[in-house]
Amino acid sequence: MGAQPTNQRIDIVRLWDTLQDLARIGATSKGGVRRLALTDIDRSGRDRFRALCQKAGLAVRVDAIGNMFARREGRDPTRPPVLFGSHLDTQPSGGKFDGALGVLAGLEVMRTLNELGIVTETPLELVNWTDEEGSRFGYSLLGSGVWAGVYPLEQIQALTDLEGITVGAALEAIGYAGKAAAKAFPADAYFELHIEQGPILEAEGHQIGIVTGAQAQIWYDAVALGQDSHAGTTPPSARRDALVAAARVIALVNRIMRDHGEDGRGTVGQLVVLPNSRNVIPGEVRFSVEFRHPDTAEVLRIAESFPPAAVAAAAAECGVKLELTELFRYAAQPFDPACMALVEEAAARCGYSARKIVSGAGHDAVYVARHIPTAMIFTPCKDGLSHNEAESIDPDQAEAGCQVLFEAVLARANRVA
Ligand code: HGY
Ligand code: MN
Ligand code: MN
Repeated sequence: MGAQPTNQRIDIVRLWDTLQDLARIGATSKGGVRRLALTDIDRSGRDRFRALCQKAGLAVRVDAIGNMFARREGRDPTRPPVLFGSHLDTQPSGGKFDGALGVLAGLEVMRTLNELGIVTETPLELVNWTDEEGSRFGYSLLGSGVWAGVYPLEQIQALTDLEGITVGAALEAIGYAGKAAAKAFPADAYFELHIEQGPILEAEGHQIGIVTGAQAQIWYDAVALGQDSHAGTTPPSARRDALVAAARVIALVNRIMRDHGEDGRGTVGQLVVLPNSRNVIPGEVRFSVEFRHPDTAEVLRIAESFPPAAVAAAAAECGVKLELTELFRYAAQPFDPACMALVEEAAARCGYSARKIVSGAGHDAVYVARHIPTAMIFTPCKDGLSHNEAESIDPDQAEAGCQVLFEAVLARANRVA
């Protein structure tokens, strides 16, 4: 028999106000949010979050990579905490809810417990993971990756953005290079609420996604090296055009994706042309490449075949060298059945329609799941749109997600050890 139904309700008006309040930090003219990791705007969002946590009586600590943990004591301090949270950093032209929903719904869980005078058996810790997006420094799930021991702290601190600023310097500049060790500590479970960022739940009319896991990914940096030369005087036979070579590789990425049907994912999202002058044949082009697939074996097959094919595409006719650096890869990550069951039971108790779903996006939960039992809760988002300033959800969707998070966390934190 699952946990008893609770008639305790989170306060959606308070949650919605807090979401809108945070969205004003980094608000863009098109209704989105730009809170790039470790920028001054990210600092403002972090400061706001810390103040709200402290106002709710939570003890906030920061680790060496800037991950923030807001702790609420339980009845038994010897038991490991139940963790829940997500990320406050956003894409350069991101939305109000990617990441922020999971962090602020977690805060609402804490506030509701305070209001109801509930003390859970285990301690609880609400988490804001550093730089989940990877837009600025190239590694997504950066903070949770260091915490989980996937990336060495020193390697990550030395990463640079396009202006040459390191992660370490940026962390210091915003005052979030914390004292706590950036490594996994004993915890009972981790729950993450997130928007689906895809069309399935909305199309099928479901209020909750019980996330069974996340798909495999591989990310590369690519540099095409040719030769700057005059656009007017350099004949075709003498050109070493890095942009034409990059275009061939981009077409190859698209071909590989489409060869995998509707499960295929291949993207070049970032591209820098040098010297980026209209009458100079570009001698250098730097760009990102990523592939994803629900089946790890497919990503491994791409990891074998893509690099040589890309080098050949760049060399053919273009006489351009291609340097490809693999940044990271991870296999498809399943989530914990017992924690997933708590999500499923919570949705059923609340009367929300739910279905199981695989995450197309990566989430901090993917790396956290390597250390502790982990589950995710999805809510639909309008048209499945995300990583777009028009990203939106309705208050009732936020309420459903937050209520399920509340119930699942409570059930886990109060279970008999
Ligand atoms: O790229 C991702 O999957 C995540 O949204 N950062
Ligand atoms: Mn996210
Ligand atoms: Mn995202």
